[in-house]
Amino acid sequence: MKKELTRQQYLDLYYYMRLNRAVEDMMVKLFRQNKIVGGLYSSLGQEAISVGTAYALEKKDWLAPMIRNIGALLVKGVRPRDIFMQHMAKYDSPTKGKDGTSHFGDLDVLHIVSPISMLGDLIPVMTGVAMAGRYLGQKTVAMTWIGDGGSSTGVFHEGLNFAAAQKAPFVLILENNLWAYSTPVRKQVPLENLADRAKAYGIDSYIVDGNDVVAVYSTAREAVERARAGEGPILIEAKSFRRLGHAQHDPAEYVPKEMRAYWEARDPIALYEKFMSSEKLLDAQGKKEMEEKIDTLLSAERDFAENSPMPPAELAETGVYCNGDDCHKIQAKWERPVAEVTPPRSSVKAVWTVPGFGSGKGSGGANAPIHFGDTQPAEHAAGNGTKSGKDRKPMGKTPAKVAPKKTVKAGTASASRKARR
Ligand SMILES: Cc1ncc(C[n+]2csc(CCOP(=O)(O)OP(=O)(O)O)c2C)c(N)n1
Ligand SMILES: [Mg+2]
Repeated sequence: MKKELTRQQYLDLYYYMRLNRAVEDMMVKLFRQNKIVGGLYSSLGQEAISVGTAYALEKKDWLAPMIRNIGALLVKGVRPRDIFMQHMAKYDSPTKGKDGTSHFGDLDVLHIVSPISMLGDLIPVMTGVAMAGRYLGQKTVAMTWIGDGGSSTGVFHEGLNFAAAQKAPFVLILENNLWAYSTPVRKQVPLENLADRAKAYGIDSYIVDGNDVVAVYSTAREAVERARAGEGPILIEAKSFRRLGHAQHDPAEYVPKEMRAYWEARDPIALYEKFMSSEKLLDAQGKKEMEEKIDTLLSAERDFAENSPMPPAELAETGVYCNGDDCHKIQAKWERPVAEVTPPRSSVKAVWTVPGFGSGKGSGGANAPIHFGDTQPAEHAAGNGTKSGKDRKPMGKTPAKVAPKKTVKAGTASASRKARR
């Protein structure tokens, strides 16, 4: 760990990691008292990832959590009572007891998109959120998380390619905790570093020790600022370990003892406490005060949650399939002054000119028309088999043999029809 943040930032990182763990510890107790409705997941040992990455975002930025990102919700400003009540299906919870776990969002104030259970589906969704922010000139960044297992879904690849092609201001955190349910990462993907998945999409990636909160924060901060500056999406692989089973029902007996022992000795909070005390950022008194602050906060939040009623039975049918005003008032939230949403106030430059469209020959040597001016001419492509990569002309720079017949300009109906062909 390197010393490079302000004292307050170091203390914040510590506070949120401790809060993250304490909230989850309390929910384990509630689960054992049968007060949690549904499953309970744990981020034990991965707190530095949720906290360090979310702490790199600005207030206006957007995030969408997965099951092990309660720490990110806390950093973004969600109250522990909402997390408790959501897991307890209470009427005062953000979803009024209709949904569980972290399945809630806050589009108005905190800029949180609700999780989607289908692993990977948040990637294209958050790419869209990132693109919308850019279109509106808001200079916002969108972030979401995915596991080692989730990084093998089709939509992970479709989504990341889409983000890359769109140069979306989007940061994806790949939490490699070595397990997906009972499947070890090595049995489901033949890569040493999952960050290498970024290469396929021509985007940058980082690898970071997911148990070192300062390293996680510094890496995420750099990625967020690069994405905000228009450099496109960035993938961060954070290496860590899932210390408990997939959820409370899973004793994870399939995890080798030595593996568990190795990671238990690298607990992110214990490592950080060591760093904080060696850098004189936290003494025993400071630690005690923080513990008391968290204890007091969480017992009040738990009491609030326990005292909240279950949803009234007569509301069970409403809001399941929304049918408008009988369910809730539907009001468009995208009403904005026309000037605000109309280019040129948008930060995106629409570069839709397509030189060489529909002219020349395909690189395969047949007569199929090429679609864009940067495809290699057929003669050149034929010799490629014997040329080294060095002698070959770069694809993007080879001029089209036939001059473009027409330049398609953006903005007209016929232009968009042609561009789509
Ligand atoms: C597309 C899809 N397939 C399967 C599942 C069921 N499922 C939920 S979590 C999970 C394991 C995920 O492992 P990983 O992505 O490594 O995340 P971790 O649980 O380790 O945080 C699976 C298979 C799902 N939710 N979505
Ligand atoms: Mg995993």
